[in-house]
Amino acid sequence: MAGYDAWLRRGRLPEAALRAAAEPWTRAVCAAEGELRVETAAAELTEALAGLLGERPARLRSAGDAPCIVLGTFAGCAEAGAAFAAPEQAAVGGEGYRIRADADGRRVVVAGTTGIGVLYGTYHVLRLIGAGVPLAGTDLCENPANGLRMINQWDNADGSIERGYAGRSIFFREGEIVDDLSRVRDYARLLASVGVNAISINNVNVHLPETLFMTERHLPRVSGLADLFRAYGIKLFLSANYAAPIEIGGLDTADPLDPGVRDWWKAKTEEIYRSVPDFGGYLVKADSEFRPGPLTYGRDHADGANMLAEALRPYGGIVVWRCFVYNCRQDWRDRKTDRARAAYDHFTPLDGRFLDNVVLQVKNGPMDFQVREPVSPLFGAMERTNMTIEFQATQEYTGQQRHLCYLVPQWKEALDFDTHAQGPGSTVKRVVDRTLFGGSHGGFAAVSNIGDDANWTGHTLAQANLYGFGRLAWNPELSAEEIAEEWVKLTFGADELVVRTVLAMLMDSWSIYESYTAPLGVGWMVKPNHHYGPDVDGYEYSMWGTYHFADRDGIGVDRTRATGTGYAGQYRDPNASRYESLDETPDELVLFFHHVPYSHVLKSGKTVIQHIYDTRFEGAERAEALIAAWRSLESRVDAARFAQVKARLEEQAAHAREWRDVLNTYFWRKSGIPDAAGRTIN
Ligand code: GCW
Repeated sequence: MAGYDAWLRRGRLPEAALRAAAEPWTRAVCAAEGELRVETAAAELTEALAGLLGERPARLRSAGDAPCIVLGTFAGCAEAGAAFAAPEQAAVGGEGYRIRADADGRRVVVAGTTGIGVLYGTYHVLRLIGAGVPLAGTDLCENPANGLRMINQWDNADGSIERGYAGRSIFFREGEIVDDLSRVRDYARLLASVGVNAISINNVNVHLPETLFMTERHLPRVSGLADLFRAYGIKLFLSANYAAPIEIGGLDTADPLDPGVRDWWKAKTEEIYRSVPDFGGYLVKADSEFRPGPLTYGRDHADGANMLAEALRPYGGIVVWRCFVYNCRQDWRDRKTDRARAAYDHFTPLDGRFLDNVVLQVKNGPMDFQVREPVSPLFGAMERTNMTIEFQATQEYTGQQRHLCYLVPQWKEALDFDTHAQGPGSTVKRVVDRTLFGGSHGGFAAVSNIGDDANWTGHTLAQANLYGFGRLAWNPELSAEEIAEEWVKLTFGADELVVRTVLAMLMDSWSIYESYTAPLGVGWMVKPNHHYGPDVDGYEYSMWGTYHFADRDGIGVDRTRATGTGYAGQYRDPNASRYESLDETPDELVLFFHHVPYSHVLKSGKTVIQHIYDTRFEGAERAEALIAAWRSLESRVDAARFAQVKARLEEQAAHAREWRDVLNTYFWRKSGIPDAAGRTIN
């Protein structure tokens, strides 16, 4: 199946040079201790080497003098213990590893404090081999920056996937967890190979069929899934329905302060742990988009989350509580209510009230995964609350995996944003890795972009987003470019032209997508419900709080304190005053923060209207140019993947023209201002 192996391709490395770089250590794999994850590591390495090098390595239980790769924990494997001095071992955390290869090609040792670390180290070795990096002399130590590196599936029990663009669920069919877990196992391999250590398997919108996953009818299979993921160091979570005590418990309330409700959750949680002893915990979307929650009972989010946290605490489980909370029944005539403000307004008053095993999951931006948004001000605003950042790998608003949009550069911008919460350098990545404020839990979550399409992600190049998410969660200091280059080499091989071309396509893709869709940070302009394709006023007169306010004179949302919704004031200075000021707001966010006339001159020197025209024309051309770039690789990429990507790029180019024309015509008709370059606008 074209693309199925993704970056774990197991076909024989075509390049003799790559094979040579791996010699001679790869003739044998030694793993002695029998620990679950070390065994996984040994099996992964053996299989991968057999495929890549065309020769199955021997499996040794004791290394002796043989050239080999030794896998083991410091305590459980004599060779691993002996290879590293005590301080070297002490530098390795629970999921970290060390890799040391001698210079003469006889021994590579991959060691960790735990089997999970050994597994991650093993995947690191495979990355090196796959990218043609010679192992000789390698000496490195890695620890993940973030504790929680989580994937959220939005899969429903019936097999559909909310906002899924790559087929049906690999987990569920017709209300049941699937029998054949081989596809799930391969997914676990992909996730573990980039360091993902947690997964919630069902959609955050939990309906009755998924609520039933926590009942005895489904728990045996949930337990089977957890067993599978455990072997790859991944903890299983369930998205919980806040109204479960009513829907499956027979109670007449879900009030978090009601003793009966509290007892119900304790008993339910105990039951789950009997089936899944290392159950991760609950992911909760409450009081959001018609989902039930504590507000119904006059309680707040802390009451709700803490009740679940108490039930999970005896077992070490956690509550991941989403902050995507806003009024989705807004009156579009009301210009004072601002959806962007909502998460901050709801949650900041609760700072310090959440139990230790609660972590708030905050979307990167204040709205909803648009191509361009500012960073959520919540990151800098709750010093006494655990927090993770939520990204959307599935491309709901970024082209639905029919358009190319490599999102790692966007994610990097969010992570590098300085909240100034404790002076300069208080970046978002330091909030979520918990080095800034302290706290017990933090990290990254991403909404998965996979389904049962043969290549997992629909668009083959969209695999880079899943890969990039894991790599970035492990180490947010990696650049978007480094990650992309790794991914291209592992996925397509080391051909220079392929690497350079695909790398450039990926690195340009976010900017290209932005340049023909909603301009200057204002967002939406998509067709309602499915969110694909241009419809400038699609959400303008709706209840969802997502407006651009374009009229004949101008466009944008005034979010200043002085004359607007006050949202800009949710940031700390200097961000608050920067966004308050039209002159200081960066061009790409001008319409997010300000309502301006079409004639307003941007820092770029162009007026807003001319920017809209120019970038839409250029955007469509740049989308077209992606096809030519890809075509240049025709003889260098296998036919199936070549054709698949080409078809998507062609659809993108046609669709980019549609975006260009709908937006340009809309703004020409609204404003009556002609294009300075005199191009045809209908
Ligand atoms: O953007 C919205 C999506 C919903 C999604 C929601 C959320 C799972 O359109 O489909 O629901 O975000 O993040 O909860």
